[in-house]
Amino acid sequence: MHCKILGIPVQDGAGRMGCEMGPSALRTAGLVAALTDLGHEVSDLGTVTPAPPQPLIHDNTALRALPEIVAWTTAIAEAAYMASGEGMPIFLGGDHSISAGSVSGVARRAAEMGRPLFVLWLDAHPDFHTLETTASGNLHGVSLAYACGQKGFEGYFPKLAAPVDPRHVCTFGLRSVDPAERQALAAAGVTVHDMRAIDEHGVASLLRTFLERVAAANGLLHVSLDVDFLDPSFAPAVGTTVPGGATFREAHLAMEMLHDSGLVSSLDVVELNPFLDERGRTATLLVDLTASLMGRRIMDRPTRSH
Ligand code: DIR
Ligand code: MN
Ligand code: MN
Ligand code: MN
Repeated sequence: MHCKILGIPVQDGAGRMGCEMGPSALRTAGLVAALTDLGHEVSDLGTVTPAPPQPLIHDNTALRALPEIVAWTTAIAEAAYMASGEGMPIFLGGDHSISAGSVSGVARRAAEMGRPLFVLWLDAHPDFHTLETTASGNLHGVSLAYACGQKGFEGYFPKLAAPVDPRHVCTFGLRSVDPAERQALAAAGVTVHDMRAIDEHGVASLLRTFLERVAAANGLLHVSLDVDFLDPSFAPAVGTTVPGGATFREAHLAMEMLHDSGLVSSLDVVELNPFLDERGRTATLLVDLTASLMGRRIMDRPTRSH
């Protein structure tokens, strides 16, 4: 596989500073070597730079850094579109607002290829707010809703070339959902596997069912990995820790199954805040999870796709 790494040092979408150091920490933790060791060709395409921000006024006075995030989204969507179509783009955040651009860019490419794009959103949060409903005003909480073509982004964020069908989205690991998001997820038909579902049914059964749907539709699959999907006891470097997250093995199992499926066409690694890390342990963990997604395994085993 040809891995194409893009650094996207956005921090204005999160509630606290530090995510701009995310791409540097992931590179320092050895991402390129981990992928090369697995036999992949790796191109580090460098750092995305934002378009110049334009003034924007919105009725929701809580919104923070709207012009800046819109300018980033424009640039990221173009970079994602250019990097996709062949090989495996890996988008290094940056906070989760980068996925407004990465998902919409790869969705545009998928539509041109005549393939449905599916999205697996590994996160404590669904990030399904609109510009109207976000109370924190932090725009890392709106990226999935935007990419799915939810209302209220028109005239602010770039027009979507190809909105993702919300019925092709699976949110996985949720344990902090705001009331407006709860309602919007249900109305849009997003698949929600919250931590309760993972506790009851396990990662393997829930993920296998989703992967079977992607395969049956001949879909492409974008995976968006928010650090806070993981339990903060071993992944502390994130500004929005929520207890009760995925365990070390649950996270690796998800990555190993994603690899075996052969369906993943692009990846976000987001919300790493190295300022909050403990001697690089979260950055190292994210490199190891990416390696599992790209084929590292404990033992060789007969591959069973689904
Ligand atoms: C919360 C937190 N739902 C908000 N969102 C986060 O601010 O809208 N997403 N942290 O990752
Ligand atoms: Mn998120
Ligand atoms: Mn989150
Ligand atoms: Mn369909």
